[in-house]
Amino acid sequence: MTALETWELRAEFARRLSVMYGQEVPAYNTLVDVSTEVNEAYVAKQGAEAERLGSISRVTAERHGAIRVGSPKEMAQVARIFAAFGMYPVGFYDLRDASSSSVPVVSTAFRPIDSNELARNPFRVFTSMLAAEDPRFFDCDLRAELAKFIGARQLFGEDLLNLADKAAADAGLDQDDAERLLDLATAAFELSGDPVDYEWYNKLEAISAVASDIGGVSTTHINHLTPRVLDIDDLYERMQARGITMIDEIQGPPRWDGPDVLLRQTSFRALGENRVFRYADGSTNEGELRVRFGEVEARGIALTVSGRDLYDRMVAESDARLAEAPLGTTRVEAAAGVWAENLPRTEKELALQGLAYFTYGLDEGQLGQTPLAGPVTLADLVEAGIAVPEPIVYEDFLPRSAAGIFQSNLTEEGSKDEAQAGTNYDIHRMSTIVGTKVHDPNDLYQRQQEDSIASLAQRLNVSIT
Ligand code: OOG
Ligand code: NI
Repeated sequence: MTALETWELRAEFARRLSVMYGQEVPAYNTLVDVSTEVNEAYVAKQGAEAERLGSISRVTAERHGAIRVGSPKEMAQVARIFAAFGMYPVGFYDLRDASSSSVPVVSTAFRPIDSNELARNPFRVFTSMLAAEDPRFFDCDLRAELAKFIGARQLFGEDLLNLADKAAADAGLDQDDAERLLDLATAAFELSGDPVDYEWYNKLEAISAVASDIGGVSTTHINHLTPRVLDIDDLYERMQARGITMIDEIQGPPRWDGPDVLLRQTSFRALGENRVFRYADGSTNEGELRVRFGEVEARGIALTVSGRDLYDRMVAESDARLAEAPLGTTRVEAAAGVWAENLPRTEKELALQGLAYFTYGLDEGQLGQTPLAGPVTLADLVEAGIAVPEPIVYEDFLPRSAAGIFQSNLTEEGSKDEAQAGTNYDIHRMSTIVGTKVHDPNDLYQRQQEDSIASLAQRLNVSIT
C-alpha cells in the first residue's frame, strides 16, 4: 500500500522547505506572518468572494520557490526530483533579454499541471539554468572554466535521484521511503556551509551576480520562497510599516478597480548571510554574501493569447507614457491610466471578449421550461446567465517581473558583450535539456476551458459553438 500519494509528498516537501528557509532567512517568517494577516483581513472583508481565485486553504499553503542550476545535466536531474512530487516543466522564460537589465539564465517552472492537483497543493519552483555557453556573457576561457567547475560538482546524490524515480513511477512512496526522499530532497536545497573560493566567485560576480551565485559555489540552494497574498497593496504597506524596505514598486499589473489578472509581485532584499571564503593561499575567513531575498505575490486570472497580447501592448504603452510624463511620475501611475482605458472592468466582459480563461458552470435556475434547441453560442449562454464563467487562476510567471526580481538583489549592472551572437534557446531546446516535454501554459489553460465547455454542452444536450 502506498502511504504517501504524490500530492501529499508535494505538500510535505513545500512545508519542509518552508521550515528550513525560515531558519535560514528569518525575515521570511515575518513575511509569512504578515501574509497570513493580510489574507485573514481580506477574507473577513470580502467573505466568500475572497476565495474566487482559490480556496483559502490552498492560498495559505501556497508557495513558489526559485532555484538556479548550472548545466543541462543538472536541469535534467532536478526535473527527476520534481517529477516525484508531481511537478512538471511549464513555460519557457529567456531572461537574457527580458528587459534592459539582462540575466544570463533561461528558465522554466515545475508545477502540477492538472486542476485537481493544483487545488490540492500548487507548489511550483521557478528553475533557472545558467546560460554558461553564451559568448555574450562568458569569454572562451571562462566558458571552459565554468564547464569544468560545474561538470565536477554533484548537486543531487544517486540515492535521491533513484528514490525520486521510484516515487514518480509508483505515484507515491511508502512511509519509510517517503521520509528518506523528503529528507534528501529538502537537504539538497539547503544553503551550504562549504567554503566558497573567493577568487573564482569574484571573477564570476564581475560578470553577473547571478553567475557567481550559480557557478561560483559547489551546491545549489533555494533563492527565495514566495507566499501568496490576496491583497498585495495591503501587504506592501504593512511590510513598510514594519520597517522592511521593499523594492520601489509592485511588479506586473497596476492596482486598479477591475479584475485581478496574471501576477503581481514585490520583494525585499534579505540580509547578508555568513559564508566561509577560501583564499588563493589556502587560508579561510568568514565573510558575507547577500544573494537571497523575500518575495510575495498575488495571483489573478490567466489571460488568453489575445488577452496577453493586449497586456503586452498595455505594458509598452505605459512605458511610452512614462517616458513623456512629468518627472516624478511612476510606472504604476502611468500604467493605471492605460489599464482604465483598455481593459474591460468585469470578468464577464473578459470572458465575452475572449481575453481571459474561464471554466463555465451551469446555473440551472436560469433555464426555461423548454429545452434549449441547439446550436447555441457560448456568448448567448453567458448573456442568459445559464453559463457562469469561473476564472482560471494564472499559475505561471512573467518574464519581465522575473527579470525585475532577479535584479532586486543585484547591486552591479554586470557585463554583456552585445557584439556577439547569443546562444539560441527556446521551449523545444529546453524540452531536450529537461528530458521531458516543457508544456506551453496556454495549452493547459485552453484545455481546461474547453473541457468545461464540453461538459456544459453535454449537460444541456446542445452543441455550443
Ligand atoms: C528567479 C526569479 C524569478 C519570479 O517570481 O518571477 C522569480 C530567481 O531569482 O532565481 O522567482
Ligand atoms: Ni519568485
